[in-house]
Amino acid sequence: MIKLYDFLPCPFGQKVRIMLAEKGLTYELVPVDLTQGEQRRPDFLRLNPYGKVPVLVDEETAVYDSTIIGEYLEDEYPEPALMPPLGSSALRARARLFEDFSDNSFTPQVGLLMAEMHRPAAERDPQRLQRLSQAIERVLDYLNHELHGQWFLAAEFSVADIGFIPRLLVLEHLGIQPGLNRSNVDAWLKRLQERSSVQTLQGVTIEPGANV
Ligand SMILES: N[C@@H](CCC(=O)N[C@@H](CS)C(=O)NCC(=O)O)C(=O)O
Repeated sequence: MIKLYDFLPCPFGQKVRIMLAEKGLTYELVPVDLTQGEQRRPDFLRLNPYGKVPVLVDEETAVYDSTIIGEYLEDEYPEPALMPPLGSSALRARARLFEDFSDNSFTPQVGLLMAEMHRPAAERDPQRLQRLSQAIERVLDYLNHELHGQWFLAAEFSVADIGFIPRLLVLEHLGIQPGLNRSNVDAWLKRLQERSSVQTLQGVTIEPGANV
C-alpha cells in the first residue's frame, strides 16, 4: 500500500495527488501538520532529511520531492504515462522544463502573493502585491504563447501541466483571471478542470497554510 505524507494545502503534495489519481493508484494519506512543526519530528526526518512534504512510501521505498516522486511513479507504474514517450527526447525535455519552471518560478510566486493577501488589509504592501501580480501575469502570458495550437504544454497531458495546476486554481481568489485575454490559457484551464484528478483538489487549494 502506498502512503503519502502530506499537508493538504501544499501545492507540491497536490501535484503528487493529481499524479496518483491519474494513474488510478490508491494510497493512504498520512497528514503532516506543518503548522505544528510535525515535519521536524525525528521519524519524519528519517523519511526526508529536508523536513518537507510530500513524501511517498511504497513498501520499502521512500521518495521525497514531488518531481522525483513523479519520476518514481512513472518508472514503477508507467501506465497511463504522464511523460511524453521514450524516444521523443525534445518533448520529454520540454515537459521537464515546464515542470521545473512551475516549481521554481510560478508556484512560489503565487505562494508569496497568497501570504501577502492573508495579511490584514492595513499591513499589506501594495507595491509588493503589484510586483508579485505582474510577475504571475507575465508567466501566464508566456504560457499563453507556449500553448498556441496545443492542447497541453507537452502535446499530451503530462507532468508539465500538473506542475501548474495547484496554483492556477487559486489565482481567481487572488484577483488574477488567468484566462482573461489569454484564449489559449483559458481553453487549457477548462480542459484541466474537466479532469477528475483535478476536481479532487477543489476546496483544499485555498486554505491558508504554514510555509507553503
Ligand atoms: N521541492 C519540493 C518542495 C516541497 C516543499 O517546499 N514543501 C513545503 C510545503 S508546500 C514544506 O514541507 N515546508 C515545510 C518546511 O519547510 O518546514 C517538492 O517538490 O516536493
